[in-house]
Amino acid sequence: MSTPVKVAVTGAAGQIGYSLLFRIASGELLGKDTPVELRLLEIAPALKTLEGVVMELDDCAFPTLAKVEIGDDPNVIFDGASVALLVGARPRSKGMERGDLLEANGAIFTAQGKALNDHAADDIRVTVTGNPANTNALIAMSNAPDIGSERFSALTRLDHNRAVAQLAAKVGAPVSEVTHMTIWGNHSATQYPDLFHARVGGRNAAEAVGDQAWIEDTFIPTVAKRGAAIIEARGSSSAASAASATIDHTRDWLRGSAQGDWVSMAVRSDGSYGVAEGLMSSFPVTTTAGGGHEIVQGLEIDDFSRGKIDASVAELSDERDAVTQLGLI
Ligand code: NAX
Repeated sequence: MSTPVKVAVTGAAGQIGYSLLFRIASGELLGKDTPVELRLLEIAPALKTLEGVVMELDDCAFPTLAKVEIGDDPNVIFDGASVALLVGARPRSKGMERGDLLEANGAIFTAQGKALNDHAADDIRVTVTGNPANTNALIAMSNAPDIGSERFSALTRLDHNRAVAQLAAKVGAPVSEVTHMTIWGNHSATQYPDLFHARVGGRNAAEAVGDQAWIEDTFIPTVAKRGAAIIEARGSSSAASAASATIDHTRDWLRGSAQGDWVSMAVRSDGSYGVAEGLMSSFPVTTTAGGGHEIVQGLEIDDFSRGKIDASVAELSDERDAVTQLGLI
């Protein structure tokens, strides 16, 4: 077998980590022939829990898992990493204002951006799952000036997968028949899941649904508020589905998206579709094996979609202004 690929995961003792680590270790991220070294970052109080998770990883005897390192110093854990999955973040606690949340996460993502800049491998790819994911990715990217901005992304694949599942259920098709789904904008309640460019069984999805009211009043809010519905039902936030989406996102980025289709990823805007340059916004994106990505060009955006995209991008712009004022970027 070849030299192990170093995959760093932050927040490794958390809910998402508990599902994510086992899937990476079993070869679902990089393939069954690529050995993996897991490098797991946690805050000091969570290291004991993390030791227990590592015991379970050992007990799985995964042939692809070459080594596990754990610690609370990003400068050590990110050393030589080719993939960094930034899952750990500060959750919003009671009474916390949005500015406080951005500031608390800013402290985490400035330090982690700098540590990636100084210690990651040259081929590093960074996926941010921890919320507010888009702006956390913007902060990490801005604090890593020596790493190309095309190497940073934030997760909207969970929203994408949720949109695929809702559409498939509505028209009675298997999820495998849904293609060209797009989430635009922010991973938040303002996100815009777009059925006007999606296809089901090769047919335009909006036409197949044939019900604008369902799209506006049911589909979009169901996808955008799915996280809250999971919390309501399960008593805690999405974890296995978020881990699965983190794998899908990063696997497709590293190995290439399906021929003739695209995926949703939040990447640095180059000004496409009127999204202000520099914002980390979700787009339809194609990826090529080896880790390149391109924003799909030339889609026609009608007035309805324009309004939805602009509203989500306005929120991203406000978040960027807030973290600029806090001196985080
Ligand atoms: P948990 O609270 O279970 O786990 C988070 C872990 O991060 C904790 O173990 C904590 O000790 C650790 N952590 C905190 N600060 C850290 C730091 N500076 N360095 C390293 N580790 C640190 O949350 P979990 O359910 O696993 O969710 C993790 C993040 O994903 C949250 O921010 C959550 O909001 C976000 N999500 C993002 C989604 C997306 O689609 N982008 C969906 C699912 C999820 O809500």
